[in-house]
Amino acid sequence: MEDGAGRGLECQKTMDGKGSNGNGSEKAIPSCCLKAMASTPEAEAKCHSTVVSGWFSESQSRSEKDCKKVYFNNPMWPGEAHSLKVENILYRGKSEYQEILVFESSIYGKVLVLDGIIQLSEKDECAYQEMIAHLPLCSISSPKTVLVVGGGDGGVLREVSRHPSIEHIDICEIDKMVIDVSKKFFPQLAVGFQDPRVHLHVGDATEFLRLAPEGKYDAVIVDSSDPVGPAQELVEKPFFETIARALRPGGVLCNMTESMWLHTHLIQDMISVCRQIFKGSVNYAWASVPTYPSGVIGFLLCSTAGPPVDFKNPVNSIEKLERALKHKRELKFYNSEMHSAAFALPPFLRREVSALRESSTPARQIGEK
Ligand code: SPD
Repeated sequence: MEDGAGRGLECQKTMDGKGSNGNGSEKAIPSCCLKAMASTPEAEAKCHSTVVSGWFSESQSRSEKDCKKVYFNNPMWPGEAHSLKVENILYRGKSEYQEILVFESSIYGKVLVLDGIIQLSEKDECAYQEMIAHLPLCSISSPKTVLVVGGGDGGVLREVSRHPSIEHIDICEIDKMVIDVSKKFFPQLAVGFQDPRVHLHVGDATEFLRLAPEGKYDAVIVDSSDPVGPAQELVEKPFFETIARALRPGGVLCNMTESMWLHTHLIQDMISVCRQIFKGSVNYAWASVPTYPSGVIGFLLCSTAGPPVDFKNPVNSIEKLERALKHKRELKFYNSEMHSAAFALPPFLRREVSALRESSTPARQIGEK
């Protein structure tokens, strides 16, 4: 321990390139630091603004106001930076909506980044896609009609299509370039688009839902990016109202709901809004996804009034769906135990999110209205 701490202090350096040992006296800069200093952020920014000294860092975005390069923190997770070592940048482009980056990381395989924020890595995408798809679909009997909002990489489609009862899958993704990039660099996710039950709609999901026939869907899955940029509207009340309208009675919504460590206010707001709209039940679940900020991601699971849905005890268990298990890609993260465990909430979250606290009395199901 002491060794490590000592090395850390040795590595402190001043802006003029001289080292300081912490008590003001100058000393030689260790070679590891010299190597890192050899490339300036500005030089590396020519390669990509989020990659500095060979590391992608999610906190860094670049603005070029008045020709000055300014690095600033992402507003979704101020004061922290999650970094991955970059082996190779494979693609960078700019669509009508966002900046798209694909790089090969040294530990997590290929990584897809939109507007400087990690969307998935090959190593841990299974946790997110399997949970966001099977938490809702295993909670209702024989789902037939499903809508995926966002999800342009195709990973959620891949998981939805494991369900043999499903007859029709709509996907509404705003950014065609995300689909094209995924088909090129992430074929193991984009394979989801090949299922003949899938119907792709490139466009604005709020508009798509507004025009959707009432009660059309058994399940809606919102696989959005974070609510900064094109996904801002997807955490607001009118959006949830259109989803509830498009669901049949007793239909279910599963919505990506950020990190319990970082976004308790957002979680609180989303739960409060959803409790006004979804008259069945509203529940919070979570899973570990190491490449997302703070290493976890949450899911809001809601049902409309109608046949009750017991989210914690899946009625349509995956273990009974032979086709889901015999799929050419084995499940890596999801099973019925993981499903039920995902609804166990730590006391701090219940204390901070009053909507969860209110519902934690034994007389009511956790999170249920
Ligand atoms: N903070 C990142 C949240 C990303 C959620 N969407 C991921 C898309 C994977 N299909």
